Amino acid sequence: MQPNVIDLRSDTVTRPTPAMRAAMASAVVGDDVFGDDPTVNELQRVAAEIVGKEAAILVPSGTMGNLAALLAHCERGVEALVGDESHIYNYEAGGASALGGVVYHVLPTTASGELPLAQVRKAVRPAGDAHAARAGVIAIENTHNRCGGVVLSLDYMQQLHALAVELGLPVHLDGARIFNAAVALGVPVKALTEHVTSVQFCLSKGLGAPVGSLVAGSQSFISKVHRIRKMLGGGMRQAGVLAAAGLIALTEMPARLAEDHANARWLAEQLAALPQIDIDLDSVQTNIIVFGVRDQSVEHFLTALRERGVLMVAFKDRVRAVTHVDVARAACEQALQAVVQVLHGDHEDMV
Ligand code: TLP
Repeated sequence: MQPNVIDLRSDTVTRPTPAMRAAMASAVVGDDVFGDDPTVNELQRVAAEIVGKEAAILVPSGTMGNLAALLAHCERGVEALVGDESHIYNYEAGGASALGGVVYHVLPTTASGELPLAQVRKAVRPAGDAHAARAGVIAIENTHNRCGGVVLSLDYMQQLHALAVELGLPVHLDGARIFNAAVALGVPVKALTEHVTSVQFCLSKGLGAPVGSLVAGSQSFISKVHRIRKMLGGGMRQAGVLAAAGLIALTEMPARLAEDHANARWLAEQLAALPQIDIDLDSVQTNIIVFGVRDQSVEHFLTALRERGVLMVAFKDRVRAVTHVDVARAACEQALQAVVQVLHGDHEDMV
């Protein structure tokens, strides 16, 4: 890829910072399958503390984290209540169903990323009915990717928590971008994760680490996840090399996420001023911008943008742009200029 490309496809494209690379080079490591890697152990300790849970475990990806958590919550034939717009349901290859016999019970997702409480209540079938699959977990997502990076409110998290307690069900949070949610709400991450039983969050998105996610929960839950991680092939050996970058991601990077949110807001407002762009500014709450393009196909728009060195992705027949640590305000300004040129048809001159 050209070095000066402005890559807004996802915050997964971030490269490790110089501090991360230095920490990786000098990381003290051991064999993590034996539990011997001090840097992994430290990362897991710090992660559990930040999210206010007894224990945490490093896994290679957010997808594996969600999968291991669902398998730990649900036996075969047991239902996971998931949103129709959730990442788990749309982008994780049906893993919990394919590999663990978990039944996805799909509920509608509101534009604000919520599973309506009345629908959750209705989805739980009467205990003792031999015809019905039993519910095993309620899965939510914060921030909500397919809803455009929107943040679930504290109020909603509290209400869902109360309902889950009443129904006797655990709540799993796909918190791939939970730090973005906490920054947007101006609360510590713990204030959100205290309302869920388990959480998966990613180091490799806005926090900028190259690889890794953590699953956190009670000690006994994490022991189950540990065994399932091994079964899934996710036990890594000298993973301290990755954990060293992860520790910097966890401790130093959350503070700068507000900058990504401000850049996304700025770019979204500029886009909203263009008559060819269809955007709901209320949905731009964190680092994700989703918009429609009038008068030309998304495919044509993205190809023309790419010719100008700006990358975005197609997203539900719209376009998604995600801000992150490797895209400063100046790069957002250049991206906007490229969009304006493409909308005016100037791209024909480009080679
Ligand atoms: N999301 C990716 C793509 O898979 C869509 C992206 O570019 O946004 N939960 C949520 C909410 C996510 O957004 C993602 C990745 C994951 C889980 C999976 O994480 P990884 O990629 O580490 O498996």
